[in-house]
Amino acid sequence: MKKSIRVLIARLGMDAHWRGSIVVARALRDAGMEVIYISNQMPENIVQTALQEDVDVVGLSTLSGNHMILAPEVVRLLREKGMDGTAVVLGGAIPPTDVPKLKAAGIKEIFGPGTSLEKIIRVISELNGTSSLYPDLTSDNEG
Ligand code: B12
Repeated sequence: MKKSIRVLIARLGMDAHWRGSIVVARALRDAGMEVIYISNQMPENIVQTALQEDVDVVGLSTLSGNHMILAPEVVRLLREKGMDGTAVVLGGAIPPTDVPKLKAAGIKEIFGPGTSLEKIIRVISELNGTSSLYPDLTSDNEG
């Protein structure tokens, strides 16, 4: 049996928008993932915790416009620590023009406002090759 996915969820920098990160953290936990929620943190602390907790995925949340500086920094620091296998995903208010730049910087997936929780669970499961653990979530159920 495959081990459950370990996901670290953090709000980037001083972002005050907590609702999305909490909703997503609960949904991932309810889907069987191990979720570590650390609220507001800077990239250095996020990567330090990712290392200590040996997570598979780092989920970042921000709606306050700090994503172009802080999200790529998380990827850079993870790589510096040798955590190349740890996927970084980002959720929040991300202008579409920033999406290609963030993906080029190593962010695996970006989830904007209104993304269904089913889609978030499915994509994170697939990032880890464990989608078979969640057979009821394989359809694209965008709402
Ligand atoms: C509520 C709210 C606030 C509250 C936040 C309290 C709270 N409840 O969290 C308060 C009043 C504090 C606030 C403050 C500010 N806000 Co405000 N706020 C909102 C509002 C109305 C709703 C946000 C919300 O709760 N949505 C519900 C949740 C469930 O949705 P969500 O967060 O988007 O999450 C979804 C996805 O984004 C994604 N997701 C989010 N996080 C994560 C994490 C992971 C790991 C994954 C996988 C997915 C994911 O999945 C979720 C489910 O679909 C939005 C407008 C809007 N309709 O979005 C503006 C909005 C986000 N705020 C905005 C702004 C500008 C601000 C302020 C800068 C205003 C100011 N000048 O002070 C400050 C920010 C200060 C700071 N330091 O961060 C702008 C952002 C503009 C931008 N960046 O492009 C918005 C879009 C309003 C607007 N139209 O201008 N805000």
